[in-house]
Amino acid sequence: MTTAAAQVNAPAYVKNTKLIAWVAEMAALLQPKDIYWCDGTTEEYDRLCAQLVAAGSFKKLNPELRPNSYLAWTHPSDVARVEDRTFICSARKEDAGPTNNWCDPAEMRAKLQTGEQALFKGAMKGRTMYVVPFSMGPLGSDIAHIGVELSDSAYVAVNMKLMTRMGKGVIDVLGADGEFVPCVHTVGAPLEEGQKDSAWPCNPDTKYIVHYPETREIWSYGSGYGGNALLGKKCFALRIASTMGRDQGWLAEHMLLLGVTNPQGQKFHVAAAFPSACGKTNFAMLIPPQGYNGWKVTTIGDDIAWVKPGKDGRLYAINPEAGYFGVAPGTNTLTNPNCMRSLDRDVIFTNVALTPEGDVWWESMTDTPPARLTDWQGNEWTPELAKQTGAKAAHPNARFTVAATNNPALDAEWDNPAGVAIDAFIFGGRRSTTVPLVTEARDWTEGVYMAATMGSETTAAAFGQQGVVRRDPFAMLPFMGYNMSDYFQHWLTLGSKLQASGAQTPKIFCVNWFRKGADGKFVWPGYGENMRVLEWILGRIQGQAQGVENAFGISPTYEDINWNGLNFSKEQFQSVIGIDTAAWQQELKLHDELFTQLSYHLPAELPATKAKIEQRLAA
Ligand code: SAT
Ligand code: MN
Repeated sequence: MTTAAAQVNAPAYVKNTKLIAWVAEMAALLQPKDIYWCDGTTEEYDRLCAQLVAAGSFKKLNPELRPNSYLAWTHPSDVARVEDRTFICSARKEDAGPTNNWCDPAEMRAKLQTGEQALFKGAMKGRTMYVVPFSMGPLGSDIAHIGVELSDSAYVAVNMKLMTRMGKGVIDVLGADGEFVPCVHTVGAPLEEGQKDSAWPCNPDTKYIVHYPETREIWSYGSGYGGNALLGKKCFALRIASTMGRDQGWLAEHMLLLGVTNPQGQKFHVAAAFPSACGKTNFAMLIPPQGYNGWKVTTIGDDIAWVKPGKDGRLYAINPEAGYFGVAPGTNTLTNPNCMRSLDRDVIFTNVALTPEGDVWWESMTDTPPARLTDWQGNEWTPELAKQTGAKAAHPNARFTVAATNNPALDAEWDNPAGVAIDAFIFGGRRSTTVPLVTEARDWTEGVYMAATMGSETTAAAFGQQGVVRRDPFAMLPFMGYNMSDYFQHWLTLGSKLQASGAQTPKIFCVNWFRKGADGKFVWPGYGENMRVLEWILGRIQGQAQGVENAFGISPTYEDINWNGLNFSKEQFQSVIGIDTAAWQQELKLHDELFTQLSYHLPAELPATKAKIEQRLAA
């Protein structure tokens, strides 16, 4: 063993000198008490979980009710992504663009690494530094990329085991001189000699989620939660990967990936982008409703897709992740039976409630809540108390972490290094008004317009006000690693290139499951019934289903949808598919505002498409 390797406690199988040198350099900066290299074995997972139980960070759930599962409760300040603390530090401000927080890289490095008071200096004092090698995508796949996360959180290490291909196998692929994206994470809570640790260490006051797109580095400080801390996910697989995709001609998207097989045995693949906490996991695990005998939906991914043009001109996608970090509240045997079955065992729950029997509960998991619970903050909770105070048993952004292999509807191709060929892209926000149930774009440009101008009501997935409509282009607003207008251009250019090569690009659709009636209730039943929309989409791809042209694209009439097994009246359908001209004139003003904000490098095709929509609306 070299001295450098010995210094950082590297196992003999680690041959990558760059990795060893970087770990040594980071250890000097972060000053951890010791260094531990994760090998990704089950034995290691069990050991780290037991350690988290001993430290009071995890509760082991009753093995008879929920085998091999744990519950973590976070600090109340650390419950969601922190978008206003997330930075894209590109050399030029224009390259981060107006939708991102930008900071000059030198200034940020001074604040984090090099300055007198640099936050990362000594940030791991008193803690173990975990070295977590992970692959986003199947090990060794041409589409996959490797990262190494250094973290002082064992919670992060065990979550990364479920969410990614993690451990020694990755080090082997890395070899002596393979490339990796360096990711540095600290909870920002160094321990003094003899200081007692808290159950959820974090820094309640100071958080930084920082990306350097040019050097492809990630630095995260102060939070132990989800996307802030599991750096393979939003930070790497979306923000950094989108930049890699721009430079290399591919796409990193906030999309679920599903396979759908019809009774004739034909299989299609659909990629769908919805903002956080808008039902990607439910759609990816959909069970076709009554009347859909012989149809099957299978999951490839529930959150992120990496999409590359293949030699045949088609677009191929992989799910870079290997697990699900999904929203628990609202999940039940009616809304997502496959998900509930995935959660029978081997789960890490975060911020759900604990039952007296040692199982978990969250809002709407069952019709009748248990008589008594301990809520996610450790307080006594009863249905009566909840009625009086409105207290939630689970945090609205409570999550489960589970390996994809627990999913009974896992697609046979989910781990295929070559990916699956995409037949359709779907974009959808959460809109209680205005946006129709489903609209097909007449061409690629119209589809890019739909995606670019998408709006959605905000959810608990991010810290801040909820339920306000904001533009969320491509559901990527919080996850874009570069200038949004350049990203629109990247999509347009990719489409033209594919078409110029004679390839047929996937059709693009825009959906909205969330329109509400005058009574404030959702009109569309959603969940499994979304299969009806999916069937229409597949029919359009095959040139079989009919539709009518409107100002924005093509939508089905009542007769174009299969209603077998569902009572849904023509009037109800009208109220989810109808286009209200006044509301759309208002909506287009918001598109205008977006285009003004994004005027630098905004592709001319987008305002041109808007002008055409305006003409059609006025006609
Ligand atoms: O970013 S997280 O992984 O914490 C969850 C989300 O917002 O989708
Ligand atoms: Mn997401």
